[in-house]
Amino acid sequence: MTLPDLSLTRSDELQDIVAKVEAGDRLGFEDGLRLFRSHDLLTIGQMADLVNRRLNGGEYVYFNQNRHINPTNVCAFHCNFCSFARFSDDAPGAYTWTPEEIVERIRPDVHPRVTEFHIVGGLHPVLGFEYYEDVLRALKQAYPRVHLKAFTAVEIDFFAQLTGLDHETILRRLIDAGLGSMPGGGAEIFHPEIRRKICPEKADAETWLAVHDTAHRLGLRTNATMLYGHIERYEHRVDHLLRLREQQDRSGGFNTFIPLRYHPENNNLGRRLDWTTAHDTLKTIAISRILLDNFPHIKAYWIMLTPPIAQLALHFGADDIDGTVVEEKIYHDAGATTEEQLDKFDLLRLIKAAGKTPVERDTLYNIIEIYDKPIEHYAPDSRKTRRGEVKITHIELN
Ligand code: V47
Repeated sequence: MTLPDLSLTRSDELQDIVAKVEAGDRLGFEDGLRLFRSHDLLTIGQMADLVNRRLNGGEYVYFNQNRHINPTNVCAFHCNFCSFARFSDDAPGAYTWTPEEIVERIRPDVHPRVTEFHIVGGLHPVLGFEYYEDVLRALKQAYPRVHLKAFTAVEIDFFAQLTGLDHETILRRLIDAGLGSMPGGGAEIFHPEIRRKICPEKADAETWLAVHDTAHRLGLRTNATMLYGHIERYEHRVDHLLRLREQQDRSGGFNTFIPLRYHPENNNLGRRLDWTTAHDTLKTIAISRILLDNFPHIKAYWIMLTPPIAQLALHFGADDIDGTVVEEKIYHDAGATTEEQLDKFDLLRLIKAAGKTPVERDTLYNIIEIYDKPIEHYAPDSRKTRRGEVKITHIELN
């Protein structure tokens, strides 16, 4: 029997790519494809960690205290991966909240440290653009301090189609109503071969990128996403990431990239045999960090990845873990088994146990607080759970 090679260096299949990353050279399409095809997760993770340390110092991990709001699940489009949409107002489970209902629904959750509402939802076929403006206006009036990160590029394009106005006019009207920035959803997979199959009615790649281009020109910061782990191949992921990198070179307004792990329940697309795994997720996070050398931040969205994998991702290039969230429908309708809410202490524990320093931020990455004392310092005396208020016992360790 031959003994395995037990030296610290693994296979040298990626050595030329390692050399490029160390030198700060940009990787191309073939490099990206080789990284996705490789199983050498630790080498890929080390490269991602290097890029993260170069861009962000590697010590801080960002989170915020946010609240998600999905104003309606009634939608004119039929995306095959979506489990959230209902196609008419009287379909089982369909809902549309009025602006006033939204303001009251979230009131118990809006404590002084909540700095962001993340607002995305269905493309309601009859309500009209004014409904969406009114939602922003009502929230801004009731909670003037809270930043409104609202509406994906797909929603902006839908409003343009509804009204006959161009993207710039739509964005200007939303800014007037209180819009502060845009989330990254709706990007899915840009390549037409896949986009046609998973979301045929949605704005195409060029339109999605053009909306972000316009937003950046108007001074808005935006995010970008990629929905992975369904019917796309590695080529499509690399193509997606490189299109985002080119757009960022042109307009420079992206803050954060968020890989979104596909959830397969209750939709038309269902589950493929080789549905995504933890290994694939960590590799995708890491390769995103390496290829998107002009994006300031990579987010390991704990709702999508589960908290344990999001925590590991902090050593694979991610420097953001999203926030408290509070109410989440899109992924839970699709079978997500995570909680809908983590409180601040949960997030601090996850980040600190990974050896990093938690930093509470606002949407635009202004620092609110750096949590650099030992974790005991931040432990609450009690916490809210599904079973009500529970006291926390503080044990003295010696
Ligand atoms: O675009 C829909 C995704 C996205 C499924 O900008 C699904 O900080 C998995 O934009 N399985 C919307 N994903 C969410 C979004 C987002 C989320 C978190 C942070 C930010 C940010 C943005 O949800 C959609 C779509 O890609 N989605 N259905 C599903 N079955």
